Amino acid sequence: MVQQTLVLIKPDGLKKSLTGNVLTRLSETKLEIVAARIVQVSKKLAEEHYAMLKDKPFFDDLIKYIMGEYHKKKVMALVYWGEDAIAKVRQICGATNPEEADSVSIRGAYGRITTKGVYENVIHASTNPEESEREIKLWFEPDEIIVDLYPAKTVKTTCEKRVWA
Ligand code: IDP
Ligand code: MG
Repeated sequence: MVQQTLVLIKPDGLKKSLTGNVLTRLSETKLEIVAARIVQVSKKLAEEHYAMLKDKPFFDDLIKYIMGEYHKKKVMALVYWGEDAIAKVRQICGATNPEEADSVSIRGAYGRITTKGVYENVIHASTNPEESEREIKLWFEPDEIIVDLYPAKTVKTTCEKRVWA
């Protein structure tokens, strides 16, 4: 089944100059990148992205981590698209706990657990189609993705926006 999945290269990945390595590993999947952006993650976006984990004891540290408070304030967000995209990307990512992740996986090779207990595991990838839809819609607007993944509509807005001076 053709699917789409959200990938985030987390702030530790960017700080450690792992972007190239991670993208190279992901290219093994032969999936297509259909959207990409560099994002400074707001508290609102961080909390919405990890809303399902809000009752976990590590939630506050996780929000700080994804906002870049321990590394660099940036994340690279991508959408990968193609046959079985979700499972293929998760397979290369490896297990959530970097100590338990297969050593040839991205998390096994590059992740660590800090003395504070934060799982700095370099990469996020959606786990199922419902999650990928929710996450892609959170991180991207329809026109930032080069294929039509979900129904979209045109609305008239009166919002102010910055344009080149
Ligand atoms: P996933 O990223 O493999 O899908 P989730 O359970 O969705 O795993 O957790 C989201 C993120 O929260 C993980 O990638 C990791 O950074 C962090 N995390 C998950 N479980 C723990 C934990 O037990 N301790 C510390 N951090 C955790
Ligand atoms: Mg998850």
